[in-house]
Amino acid sequence: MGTPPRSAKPRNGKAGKPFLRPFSGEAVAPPPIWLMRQAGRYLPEYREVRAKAGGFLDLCYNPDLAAEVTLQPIRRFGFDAAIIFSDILIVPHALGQEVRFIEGEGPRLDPITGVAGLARLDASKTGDRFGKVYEAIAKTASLLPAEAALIGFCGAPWTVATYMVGGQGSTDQAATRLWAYRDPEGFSQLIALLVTTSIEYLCGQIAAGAECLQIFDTWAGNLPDDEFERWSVEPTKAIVAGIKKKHPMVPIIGFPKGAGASALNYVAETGVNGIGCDTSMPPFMMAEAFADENVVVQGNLDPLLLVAGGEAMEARVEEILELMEDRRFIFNLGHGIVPETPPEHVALLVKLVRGGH
Ligand code: 1CP
Repeated sequence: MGTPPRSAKPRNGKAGKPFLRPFSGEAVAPPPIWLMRQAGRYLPEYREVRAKAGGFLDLCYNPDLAAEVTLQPIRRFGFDAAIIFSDILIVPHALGQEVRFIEGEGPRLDPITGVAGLARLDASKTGDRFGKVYEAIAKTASLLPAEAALIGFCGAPWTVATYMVGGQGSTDQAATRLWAYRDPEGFSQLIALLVTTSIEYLCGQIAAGAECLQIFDTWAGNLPDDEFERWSVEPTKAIVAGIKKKHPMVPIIGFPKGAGASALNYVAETGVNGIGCDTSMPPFMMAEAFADENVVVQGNLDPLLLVAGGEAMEARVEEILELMEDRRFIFNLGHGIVPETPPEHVALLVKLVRGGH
């Protein structure tokens, strides 16, 4: 089934996990590959475990089952990294906000629409729920093939806040942007709470066995200039600094989706070690824009091209590989895998990236 795992044999004459080597300054050829949302509904073996677990949150808080679904795409495709199976909304849930996942509709939260709502959150009780994620990480780390790395993650404060305030996903995050415009001081209290909680959470993930972190700022793109600076860049910078104080060597990838040209500022100011590029960035720009920065570039195949497959996908993969040759690069999608993705297209993608046809 699929592509066999990459061998643990050193490549380019050097040892170490291929996924981590670009962060030590190396252009690894062929580039390491993993895919955002690589564990999920497009895999029949995931759907089976998911049905057994009960609700989505039950799966997230079950260390054995969460480790199992984290490992499934590694077994099937031999990716260079696993990302712990969890969700960005574990943070509001651990803070005491009500979070439900409704089948076919996505998450629903009890909205917090102003400063008064912050009283419903309690940062002293996050340990129980975070502890389950740490257990899942430790379990995964103990079972992961030696050549694969383990990625921990959280949502960036802005993106997590959009769900906490809006109560669900939305295309424009209007409720959250309005609170931030009308009462920036009040809103900054929520962001500050998310910064400190995220630092604690990510440090806990490292202690449990995460070797790299990704910060998902899925809704960064709807913030204009100054707001992008204040609500995406500044909090991310604070999280990166907080983690680096304790764990200076653990690489951190930022994914400010939709940031466009502002991604350059984001890299320069936050101090992230890797920058996730979304689908809107043309590959030539991905190759040029960060050439002078000390940063690993990650991206950016369109998840829908992975659904379509065929020559269009192959041509784009070739283009990305050519433009990123000799660069510190990690192959990924521009956003998460969608449930309609045929698993055999994923196997073909891994083969293409590793030089097979
Ligand atoms: O029933 C199911 O299986 C629900 C589908 C699902 C899955 C598989 C959800 C609900 N979350 C997840 C897992 C998940 N979420 C991972 C696991 C690790 C992996 O990548 O394999 C990760 C990293 C996330 C991160 C996440 N959750 C983000 C940031 C990344 C992104 O895709 O933009 C966001 C915005 C969420 C919120 C969320 N959780 C789930 C859904 C459907 C959503 C989006 C809701 C919306 O905006 O409407």
